[in-house]
Amino acid sequence: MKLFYTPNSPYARICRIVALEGGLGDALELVRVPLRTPDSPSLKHGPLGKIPLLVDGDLALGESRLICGYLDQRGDGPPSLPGASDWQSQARESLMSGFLEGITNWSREKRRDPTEQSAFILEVEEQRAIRAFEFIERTIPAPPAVPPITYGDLALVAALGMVDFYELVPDWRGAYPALAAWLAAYEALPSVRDSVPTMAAMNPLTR
Ligand SMILES: N[C@@H](CCC(=O)N[C@@H](CS)C(=O)NCC(=O)O)C(=O)O
Repeated sequence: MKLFYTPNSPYARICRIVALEGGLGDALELVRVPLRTPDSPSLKHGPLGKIPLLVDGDLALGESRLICGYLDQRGDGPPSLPGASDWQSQARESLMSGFLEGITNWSREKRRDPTEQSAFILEVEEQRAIRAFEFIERTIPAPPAVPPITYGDLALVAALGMVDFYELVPDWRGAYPALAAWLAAYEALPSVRDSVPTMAAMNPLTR
């Protein structure tokens, strides 16, 4: 199995953590690709040029959530996705993945040339993020002794990784201490620690 990815992609990060925690580290070959360029190797497997993209034989599977479901079936960890009729878990997952999507939009806008940035988008995403931070701070559980490897939890981990990397919300740990303590439990895992976004891995072609 191959996973086409970029090191700083939060969506690929979720898949990489699920794979590692499910014991699939050796079975999954990571293939780093450039984005938004016509010579990306991922385009041999599909027209979209988006990552993460999992390729296994003649299967080319996009969308991080579907990829996690596929990895769940092959790995030896508990499922990262909730049962189809577990609506409370699905709702929690939808909150975290919506938070991640907003943070991704915000960081993408901030990475554009300042003369091209939309003040409106920046404000909308900042307000969405602050509302989400306040809600999550009120509802986050106590730091888990054994952090559950679920898509929803990892979407929150990945979103906070983006907040830190792009310095979107200065001193959020001081403002939201329960969330900071929850994240620290995940940051103790090597799969989480080793996949944080870094300056060295910036992809100049991804905006
Ligand atoms: N909904 C998708 C989002 C994936 C996504 O937005 N990937 C970004 C990188 S983080 C991408 O491929 N960008 C390149 C492009 O849009 O051309 C998922 O969950 O996998």
